[in-house]
Amino acid sequence: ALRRKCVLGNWKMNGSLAANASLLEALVAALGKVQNVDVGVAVPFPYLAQAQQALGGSPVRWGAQDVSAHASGAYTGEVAGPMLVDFGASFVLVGHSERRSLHGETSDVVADKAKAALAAGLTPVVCVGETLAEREAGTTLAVIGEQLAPVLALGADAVKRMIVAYEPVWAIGTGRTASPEQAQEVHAAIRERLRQAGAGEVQVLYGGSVKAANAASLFAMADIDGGLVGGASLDAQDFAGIVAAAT
Ligand code: G2H
Repeated sequence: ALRRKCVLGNWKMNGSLAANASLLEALVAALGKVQNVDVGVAVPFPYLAQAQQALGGSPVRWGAQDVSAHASGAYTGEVAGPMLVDFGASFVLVGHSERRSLHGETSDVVADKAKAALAAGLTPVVCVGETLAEREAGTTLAVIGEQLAPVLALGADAVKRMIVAYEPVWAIGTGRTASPEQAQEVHAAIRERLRQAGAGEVQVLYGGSVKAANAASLFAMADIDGGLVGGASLDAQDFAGIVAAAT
């Protein structure tokens, strides 16, 4: 494929200054010379400065796990895109299933956040995925189409600057991974919608219990351009093993 592979870690709400110091140091040691693959970690907001200090000058990028739809103002507790950019962030997750399910984020809000991220100069990583009930009801592709629709409505110029992550909710943190064929089927459908929106070359990452042991077979699929990695991104060797599977 012509698309570059991309492997992003999602630390979720884990870490401490002390634990991050060792993890970041190990990441630089393991990935400091990585080439031909985009690599980054999405850290909790308070640790952006720590990530910037540790990863600056290395090929490993850093970003955040959420962003406000607003650029500034009376939005207590929110963090704006330009604030992330102040700390060198280059990307931000939007619409992770944990935000959708635990914080009631709708696909319209997710699209607003993607737009705000772009306005700040960040790459939005738009997360989509179906629940187990939706998969069993045969509505997977319809659900993902609905999640993508307001994002694609932002227009080709916007969508071309995004990354999409397909994360089946039933595979997140459960140890259950979609089979490469199951994932590819959805990735191909996402790719087709992106193509129709004029942005067919956007990277589409797979997420959901990605590990070094299953990464290579997932990344070998035609429309899987890398991974969004939760649990396994908290261990530098595991994460580096997944990056190696993408090179
Ligand atoms: C899905 C994924 C990372 P994990 O949430 O976004 O987490 O790899 O732990 O399933």
